[in-house]
Amino acid sequence: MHTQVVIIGGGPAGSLLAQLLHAAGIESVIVERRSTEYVLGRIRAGVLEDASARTLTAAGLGERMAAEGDPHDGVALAYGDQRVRIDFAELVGRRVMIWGQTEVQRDLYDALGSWGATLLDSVDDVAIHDVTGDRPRVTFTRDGQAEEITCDWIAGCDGAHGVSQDAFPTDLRRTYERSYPFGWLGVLSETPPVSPELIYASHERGFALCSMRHAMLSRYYVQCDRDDRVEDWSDDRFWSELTRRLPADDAERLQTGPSIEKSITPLRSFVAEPMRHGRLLVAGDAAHIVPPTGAKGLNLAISDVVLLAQAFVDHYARGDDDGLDGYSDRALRRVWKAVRFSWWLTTLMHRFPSRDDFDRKIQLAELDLLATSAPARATFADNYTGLPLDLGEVG
Ligand code: FAS
Ligand code: PHB
Repeated sequence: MHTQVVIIGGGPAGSLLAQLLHAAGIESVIVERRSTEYVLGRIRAGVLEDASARTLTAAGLGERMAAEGDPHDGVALAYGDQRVRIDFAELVGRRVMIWGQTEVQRDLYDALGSWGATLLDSVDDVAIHDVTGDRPRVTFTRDGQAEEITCDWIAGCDGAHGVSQDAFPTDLRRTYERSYPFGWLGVLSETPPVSPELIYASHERGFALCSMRHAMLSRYYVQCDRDDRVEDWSDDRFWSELTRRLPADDAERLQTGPSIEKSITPLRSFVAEPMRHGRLLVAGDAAHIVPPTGAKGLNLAISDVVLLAQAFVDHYARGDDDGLDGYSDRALRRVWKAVRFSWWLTTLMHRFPSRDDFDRKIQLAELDLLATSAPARATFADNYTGLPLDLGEVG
């Protein structure tokens, strides 16, 4: 088989790239390790930046989001019984969209199915070959059969545990990493959200986050030890801990119920540079990981793909390779700003086991600065709603 672009990974990055390339008349094939059912069952991010929501709408994926998504004009930062509202609309004139990654993935797979995308799922042994030549190849096995696809380009969209990074020579690849000494225990419950907007809570006992998917589906997180296992956390223990970390009036209002999903996510910051090697270009978690505190992971995947899709369109439509040649530097400039914001908010809101009373006073002073300084809140709002990206039209 031959195609123009082989996309490794059918998550948000890979499936959005296939959608944007198709809109521009560029052929692609997605090879995905997991089954389609597994991919559609993942529960991950919940917040779309302004630009991400506009990208999905421009790509024809906005109908359900417009009807069922929930636009938010702000978030609250809580510490003790204090709350600081960051008013996005007033401060930067942008908002965010509450629309779960699970729904984004469903919309993407429905779109791919509508035009007959070639999505090869449940593949094994994916391997990348000849990326420094002009005819790279991807090999894999499917239903026990060895297969090969030759192509012009390979897009590595295979997430944090994929194979794309293995194709970068060790003398070319530079990695940057920060692991955090805690994780997030996340719970989904069929209960009304405690607040109409998200609450990020900083407490001596640890961080907590109140989010939602819709009016009868809440998403909550508490900071837990890095080595905790889901079985260490009964529903009762979770609700008790969440209640203790929220301001009294929110704790009073909290409606608890049985968890319908419970999982622990380790937190780390990771960036691998560059994001291109020959005819292999990587996007999304395949190139960078951020702690979910800043709600950036999914949004960075989308912004990488917008840049990469435009670069492929310029290449095929006009023979202009400036986008491909500049992709890595341009994507990384935005990635590092999101990595910084995610690191900063994680450092501000979490309890670090090794930190002392001085550190806690610094956290409280920073929260008080946000409470008393509109420019400080504006900088928060600018980063949280997504630093502007020239979307342009792909195609
Ligand atoms: P993904 O990991 O989503 O997709 C990569 C795809 O490649 C997967 O389908 C995988 O099966 C496939 N793949 C892997 N190896 C392969 C191989 N060798 N061959 C073929 N296919 C292969 N972000 C937020 O903003 N907020 C959150 O709350 C949040 N929570 C998260 C919780 C968890 C448990 C995880 C893991 C991530 C979370 N994220 C969150 C980040 C997440 O949303 C990612 O940023 C987003 O999924 C990135 O999308 P992709 O780059 O497409 O990577
Ligand atoms: C979520 O709703 O899952 C969510 C929201 C905001 C975050 C992380 C996760 O920062």
